[in-house]
Amino acid sequence: MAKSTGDPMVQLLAPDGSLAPSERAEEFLPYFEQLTDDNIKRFFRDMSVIRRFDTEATNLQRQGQLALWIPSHGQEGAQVGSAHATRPQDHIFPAYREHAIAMIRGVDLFDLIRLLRGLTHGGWNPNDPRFRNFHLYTLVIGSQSLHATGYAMGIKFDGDYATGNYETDQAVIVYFGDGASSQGDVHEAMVFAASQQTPQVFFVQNNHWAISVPVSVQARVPLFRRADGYGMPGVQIDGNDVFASYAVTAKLMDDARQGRGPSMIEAETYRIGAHTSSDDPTKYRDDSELSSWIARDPITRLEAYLRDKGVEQAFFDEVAQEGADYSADIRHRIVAIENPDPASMFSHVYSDPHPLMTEQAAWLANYEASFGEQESASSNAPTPDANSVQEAAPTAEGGDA
Ligand SMILES: Cc1ncc(C[n+]2csc(CCOP(=O)(O)OP(=O)(O)O)c2C)c(N)n1
Ligand SMILES: [Mg+2]
Repeated sequence: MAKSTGDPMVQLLAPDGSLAPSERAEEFLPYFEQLTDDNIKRFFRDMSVIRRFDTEATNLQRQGQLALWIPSHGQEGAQVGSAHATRPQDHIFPAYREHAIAMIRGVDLFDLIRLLRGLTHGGWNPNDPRFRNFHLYTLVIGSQSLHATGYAMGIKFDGDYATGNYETDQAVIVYFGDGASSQGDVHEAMVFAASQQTPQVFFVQNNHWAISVPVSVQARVPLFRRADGYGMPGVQIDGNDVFASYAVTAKLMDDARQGRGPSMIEAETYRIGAHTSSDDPTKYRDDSELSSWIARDPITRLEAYLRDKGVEQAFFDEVAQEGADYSADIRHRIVAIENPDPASMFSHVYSDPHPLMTEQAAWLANYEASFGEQESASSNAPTPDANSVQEAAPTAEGGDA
């Protein structure tokens, strides 16, 4: 039975792990009710494995193995729920913190490691069917919202939605942060999406900080209310509630696929760790804020829910082991990693051969060769011609896009 609070937030799973749908959750409950016990266990598994991976990557950065790490700790509920609400044919445009979504779409997390080690400009090829339309990480804040809207306009013009075919109708989801919501790109993307009625969802992970700037400086109203101004539905969810994230995203992506236009989700969550490994959050936020969000942790609450349902300790042990194995695998692979051919940095800069790239690649090859035979293998890289510059990149992991 819904609480009559007038609260706009959609929440199904309370911080104590009890199922207590808020008033606004009613409309989305049918999507939650479709979930099987195995689906819910899978949510728990994905959130737990990605958190373990995130800790491992943070440690690897501290040990000098990565140039930078971008922690996702705390945001697993928003990411895992919404990612599972997408369909294989949908297109996903991430920012740079969406590690759980990458994993769920089939990206090898080691490709994120290679990216943050500085070995690739992209990491994977979004056209490779194994990665199910998970586009590249985008560090230019908010720019992916324009890429997403452009893609969604293409879907519309090609008629690849609203045909009634559940298997092929497409929609787009784009992820960005509370800080990005102040960028011009995001506003332009929303204006075009609303005026063109594109099949897409704007998913804002409001983790309350844009590096050291609090969300209160970005907006005088809750972010989801901005959707009104563009003429699209805006829904605020408890982003640490994986059920709310799943149910609301599933409904709004269905609406988009069926031709009912774009919408916006604001997921209230929190970045528990630093902005990146280069940041020290103790300089600008206090412990009481942090502990209030730790008490609303997305994994702890789902664990409480599952235990209450009678799920046994063996399951939790198995998941913990899986996270540990996953991380051990990453550690083993990073120490065995080899540097790429320097010529690969020119790959995929342009889709067709480009004379400037060819000239620069030739210069680099000559420079490398000038170190002589005794130097690294990379110094033996052949002088690339226009075609080899474009073809140099593909790797076993699917190519340096
Ligand atoms: C166009 C642009 N301006 C500034 C930056 C520097 N910058 C990197 S992350 C960041 C804050 C982004 O905050 P938010 O959108 O809330 O995402 P979060 O990092 O919290 O996930 C800024 C300003 C950038 N990368 N791109
Ligand atoms: Mg933020």
